[in-house]
Amino acid sequence: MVKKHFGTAQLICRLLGGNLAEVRTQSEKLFIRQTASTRRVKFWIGANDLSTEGEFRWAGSDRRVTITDWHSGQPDNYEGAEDCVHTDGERTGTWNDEDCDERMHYICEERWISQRVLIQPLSICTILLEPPHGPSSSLIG
Ligand SMILES: [Ca+2]
Ligand SMILES: [Ca+2]
Repeated sequence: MVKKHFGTAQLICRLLGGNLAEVRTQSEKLFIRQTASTRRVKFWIGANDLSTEGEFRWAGSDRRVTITDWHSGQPDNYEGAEDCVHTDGERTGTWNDEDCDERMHYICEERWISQRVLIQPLSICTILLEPPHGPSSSLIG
């Protein structure tokens, strides 16, 4: 089963040498949105408010989430049980907070050389995708 809980997805990203995807720039935001919407799949990204309700942080860096791409009406912390963020490829790839125990595909990012990342965030960001069916594939953004 390739869909994972949020925590398991982050653990797998860590084992791959990265983290769940973190949006640092507008171009990264659009890249993530396009990646999600063109594949029509929901993906976990790193944003979550597990530590403090309503205060979203990135799983990898623990930085506050500043650039956001929320779907209209989100985040709504539905039934008080939504602390993890995914891109909704079944709509437009915008973000929704969801129950962390839902199983979804996920986007990892891998950054090898931080100085280059600052210049060209996406050029060496490896987006690891697990398609709905079949083996995992990777895409160099
Ligand atoms: Ca929440
Ligand atoms: Ca929600």
